[in-house]
Amino acid sequence: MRYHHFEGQEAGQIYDWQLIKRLSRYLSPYKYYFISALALLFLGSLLGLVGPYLTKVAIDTYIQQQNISGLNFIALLFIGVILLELAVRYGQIQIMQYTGQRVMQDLRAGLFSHLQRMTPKFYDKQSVGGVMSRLIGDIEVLNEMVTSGVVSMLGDLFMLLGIMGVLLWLNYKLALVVFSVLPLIFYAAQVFRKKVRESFRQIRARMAKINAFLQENLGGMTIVQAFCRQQKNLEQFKKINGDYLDSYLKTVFYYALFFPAIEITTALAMALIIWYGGGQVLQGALTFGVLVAFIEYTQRFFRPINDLSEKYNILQSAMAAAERVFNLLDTDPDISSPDKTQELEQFSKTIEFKQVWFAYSGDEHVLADISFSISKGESVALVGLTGAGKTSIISLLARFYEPSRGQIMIDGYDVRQLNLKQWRSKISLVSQEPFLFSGDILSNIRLGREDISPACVEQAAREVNAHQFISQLPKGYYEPIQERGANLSAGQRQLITFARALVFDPQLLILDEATSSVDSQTEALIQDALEKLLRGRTSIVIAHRLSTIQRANKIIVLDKGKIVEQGSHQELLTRQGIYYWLHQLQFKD
Ligand code: DCP
Ligand code: MG
Repeated sequence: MRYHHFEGQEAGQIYDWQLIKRLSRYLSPYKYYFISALALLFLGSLLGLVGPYLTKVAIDTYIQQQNISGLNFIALLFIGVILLELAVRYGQIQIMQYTGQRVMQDLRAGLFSHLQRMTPKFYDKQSVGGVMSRLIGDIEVLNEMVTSGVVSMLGDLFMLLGIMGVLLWLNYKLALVVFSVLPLIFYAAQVFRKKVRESFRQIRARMAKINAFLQENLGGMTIVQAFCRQQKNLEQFKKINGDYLDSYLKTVFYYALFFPAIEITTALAMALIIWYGGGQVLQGALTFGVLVAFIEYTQRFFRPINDLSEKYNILQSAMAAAERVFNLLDTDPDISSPDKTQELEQFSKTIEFKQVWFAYSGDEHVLADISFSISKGESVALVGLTGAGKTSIISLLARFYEPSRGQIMIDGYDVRQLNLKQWRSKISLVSQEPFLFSGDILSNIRLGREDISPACVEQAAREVNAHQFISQLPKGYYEPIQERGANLSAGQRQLITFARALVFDPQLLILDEATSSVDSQTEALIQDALEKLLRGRTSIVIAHRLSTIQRANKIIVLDKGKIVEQGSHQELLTRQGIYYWLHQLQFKD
């Protein structure tokens, strides 16, 4: 993706800050929750500061004065403060979790809706696994940050400042002695920060790779097994799995180094307190209570630092995740409705391709100078060898891609001017690879349009000869369909997609005939279904079985992205060109 733009950027913090600012925009609907959680967080930290001070008071005042009732009071107060702190932290965690979860829900929904706007061009380049790992994995990491990481970092920071203040107030000399070890810590933290950030970025990128690999190979397991590719695949997987392990171990290495370093620094600070502070106590310059309080505060002082670096882990991976999520959100769909759209209620006259050129990438044109027209009610067939550019033509017409040159006119308007949603709703597309969703047959035919009644669905299924096999299924139209329709045959899947196209009663039917071969009985059913589907409808049909299209008003023959012949079945036969040759091939017996 594009995050290499930011790699090696000096202003890492500024960049993080921008990410945080952008993330916090998602907080705004829940700002009152968030603010109260923050308030509770600070209150909790504040309460955490009270304990050691009470110890000091207990030692210096009540134990010195042998005041038992005072001591009892302090002990009760101590317990009270701890209980209050518990209650406050409970509330804070509850509210923070709630807020975080809501934000993540919004972000996930935003991302999904964005993904639904992305064009096929985007999915040509992106692996599904990679996108999935963003939707699930990255957002989960962000979730961790919102709920625990960043927020407790604020608490930790507050705690640090609070302790520093209290120490200075108790005894500034001893406080400065303790602070003398801080540069060491800051240096260690700085190095740690940089290293860990790098390796976290790597970890996430490699995890996405694993996801993409799994997605593809689990999906294609049948092929993998049929071609005995297991061993080869396993080796490939071991490689990327190993890469992932390597980058993970790298972070572990830095952690293993950093935490002991903090421990040692804490011990050093303790030694300094006991040595210097103890001397002061002996000289009578310091009370014993203050010394104890110092020791306790210092322990609490380094605990947040420890904590901070641990949270830093989360923050780091969250920043890497945020980077990737926002990069995705910032990738604009390359095709969308123009701001001012031309409304087209009814397709009523013609579709016209005017000298259309098209390349999927760069300037490798798969379509060159394509011009033809279709009038309303006509049926046009596209014929040509595999790879000739047939599917590409209809992808342009449905505006999945944009031509690189030329125009596609609908009733005299450039298709780019039209309201995209409105235009697509006029089209029913039967694609070359029948795609079924998990769910039942009914929902696969009407695709969530509840206004289409089951009776209508059944009628459409009867029309295209799908009713017969559907009614023989144990649950009929409510028979569950597995992912991608795995529990149906190729021919059955195709018939269902026909019924789907028909039930929407489209103004334009686009049919990319599946190349999968089916038995001759199903073949006959499909042929018959096709004829009914096309009758009296404006349609573009890509046919591999030439028998399908003999009745088409116009047949367009494509070769290597160019139109080489155009005309009716009879005209083309008499020309004795490519069509004639294709025809001879198919009907030679
Ligand atoms: N192509 C591409 N990227 C895509 C789809 C296709 O680069 N996402 C290339 C492959 C072919 C050319 O474009 O060289 C034309 O592809 P079509 O899918 O348009 O070809 P057909 O539909 O004519 O072939 P088939 O009969 O096999 O479906
Ligand atoms: Mg095709």
